[in-house]
Amino acid sequence: MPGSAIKTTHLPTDRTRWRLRADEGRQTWHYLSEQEHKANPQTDIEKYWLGLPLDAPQLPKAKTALESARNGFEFFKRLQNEEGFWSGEYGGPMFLLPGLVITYYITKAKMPEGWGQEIIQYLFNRAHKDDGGWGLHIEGHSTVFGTALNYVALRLLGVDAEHPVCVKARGTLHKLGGATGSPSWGKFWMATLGVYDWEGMNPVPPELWLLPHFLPIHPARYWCHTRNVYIPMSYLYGRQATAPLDDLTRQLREELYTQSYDSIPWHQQRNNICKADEYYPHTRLLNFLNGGLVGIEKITSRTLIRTQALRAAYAQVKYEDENTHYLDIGPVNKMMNMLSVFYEEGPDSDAFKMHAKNNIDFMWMSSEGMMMNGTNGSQLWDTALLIQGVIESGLAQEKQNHDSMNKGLMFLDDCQIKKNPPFMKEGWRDPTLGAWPFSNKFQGYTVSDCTSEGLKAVLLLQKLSYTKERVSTERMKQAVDIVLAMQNKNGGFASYESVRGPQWLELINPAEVFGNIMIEYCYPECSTACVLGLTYFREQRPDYRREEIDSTIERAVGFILKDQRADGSWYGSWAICFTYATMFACESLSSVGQSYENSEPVRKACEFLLSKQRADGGWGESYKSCEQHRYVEHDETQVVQTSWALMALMAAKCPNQEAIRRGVKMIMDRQQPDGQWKQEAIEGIFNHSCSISYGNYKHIFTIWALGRYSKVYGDIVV
Ligand code: LAN
Repeated sequence: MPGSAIKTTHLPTDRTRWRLRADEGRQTWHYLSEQEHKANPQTDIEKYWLGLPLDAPQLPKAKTALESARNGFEFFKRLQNEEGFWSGEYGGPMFLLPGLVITYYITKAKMPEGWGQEIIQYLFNRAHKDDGGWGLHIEGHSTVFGTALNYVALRLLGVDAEHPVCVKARGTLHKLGGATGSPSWGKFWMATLGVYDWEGMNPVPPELWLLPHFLPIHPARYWCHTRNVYIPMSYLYGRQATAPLDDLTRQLREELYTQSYDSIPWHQQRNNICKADEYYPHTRLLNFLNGGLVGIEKITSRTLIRTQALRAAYAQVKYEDENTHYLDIGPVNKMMNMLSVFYEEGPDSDAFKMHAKNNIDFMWMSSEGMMMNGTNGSQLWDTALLIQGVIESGLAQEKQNHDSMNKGLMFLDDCQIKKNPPFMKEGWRDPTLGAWPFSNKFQGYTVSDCTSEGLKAVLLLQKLSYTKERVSTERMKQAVDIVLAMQNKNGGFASYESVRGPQWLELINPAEVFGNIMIEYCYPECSTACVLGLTYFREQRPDYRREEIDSTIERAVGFILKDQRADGSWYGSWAICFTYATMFACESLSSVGQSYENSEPVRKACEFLLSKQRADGGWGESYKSCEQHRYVEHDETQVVQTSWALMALMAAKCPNQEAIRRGVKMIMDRQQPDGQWKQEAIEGIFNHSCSISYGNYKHIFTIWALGRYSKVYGDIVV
């Protein structure tokens, strides 16, 4: 029986003892013993991410954009590892660590040394200075979801209820109305721990898995992230898996609420969602269906149907685990699957041990402590993008960069997925043979744009005079096959799969904190990557599936044109926001010969961007754009968004050279003497509401935009 909190102290670890291992695309942090650590000194990569001083030399001040890009890459090259890829922080969401901590607490799995201490540090550092709470993501205001769950995490890690951080957080939680107002995913985690009553949660019936596939409501039709969260959630809900109470959880029952636990009318809490948390309120249809489900639940949960449904849901847990080397599609289902395995197979099972072993892939050490990344890294994505920037700038031709590019190619070669998932049909997965993933081959999910960016980078790299062919034409054709198969009827490309379900499924989106998560959608970002991937491929291998490639490109460009908004911009779903997507759209249009001179849509896009340029020459957009679907200025200009805007304007052949020059100057002015750029506001977003860090973008897109400038205008003084 779980007895006491996870043993830990509140002090930070000795940060000089942390080492980052890179192994076949995995990136894992390890806390070394005194002796081990003395025997191998920390690398620049480790020092950089831990915020420790590294002695990168001062570089001669750049006068031209190319010099600035060169300095930028001189610095960033230090962060490339021997395996050829760049690792990086991928935090931002604040609802991931609690799942991990709760799962370790319930299962009594042993946390590796250093984790507990550093998770505490991270949560301490990320508690909002004003009210002591936490939000949905690091830049968001305090919510019940963030505050209740992270409070629970701290308490389970051994932080005393009277610790000032806990006192302050609890005050905010109570002001928000207490944990009864948590969104459903928070209700779920608290219920598994025994500090929230299952009766206060809307049903998540595993019976959905018994429905015939032709029904539009069948979960195989949902967006793969949503599907994979609701699989283990329905399993754990279906058996109402609850940890036995102990002293600590008894205390939590009293700390989390504004009234005594036993006096809470639980059945009235199902639809109690704090206003501060709500992004996508329940629809009336959802509330109506849930009302019915509560009645049905009372019956089904006692019948053989439930037994069968649990079996069906658990089978899906297993397929997902086996298909992804127990990494799973993301950190949310990773922890829920681990907890499901604990209940079904026990803590001594191989499956449970595999889960515990692989959690490390999600953990990231920073100067602020340890966080849980939004995926098991962004290795492929960052590396493929950076390489394209370095090649476009011409820096790849310079001798001092050959080694880096060769290593990059080695990684891309290794990272391509070389088989289909073992349980493809049973697990409702699409083929992966030939695809590139977002992180690494072990996680192994196809993503349309990652496949395309991987392919683009390989095609460009293998054209360089000094590289060897590593990825054969045959393997590139496999990647092309993957991409071609992912196009949707409207011509656009979605993220992991093509759209499988009807749009009205959004009416039953039960996750109050996210928008548009029930099905896949077509995105200008993903569509552009595919247009360009296919275009580059066609240039080098003009005979393969030529007609299909031609028409796919044409239809995808058609989608992009249709997706343009009246003000000339595009809404971005995966980074902030209009600036990001407008860059992609301009790249697509440029690749089919549309430019400022000959295309109205391109002209409008340029005018949109120019209208957002700020007095200092740069651009700065807030993540609130993504929430509100309208352009919201950030307080500060951002180098990353400035780079995107410049790349768009140059792709569009915008004639306003002076505007472009001013943007370039702004980026150069912010460059540090060692060539790097400092972290500014968060870059990424998902599901319209949650921001996520792309810590490498400040290096990648600056270098790329500066490089493009020197290509377009020559190596001139800026
Ligand atoms: C990502 C990260 C990468 C991103 C791009 C490749 C940039 C994009 O162009 C396509 C979509 C994709 C792959 C993507 C989808 C959603 C993810 C996986 C994330 C934003 C990272 C985290 C997020 C995931 C859903 C977070 C876990 C939360 C849940 C709601 C389950």
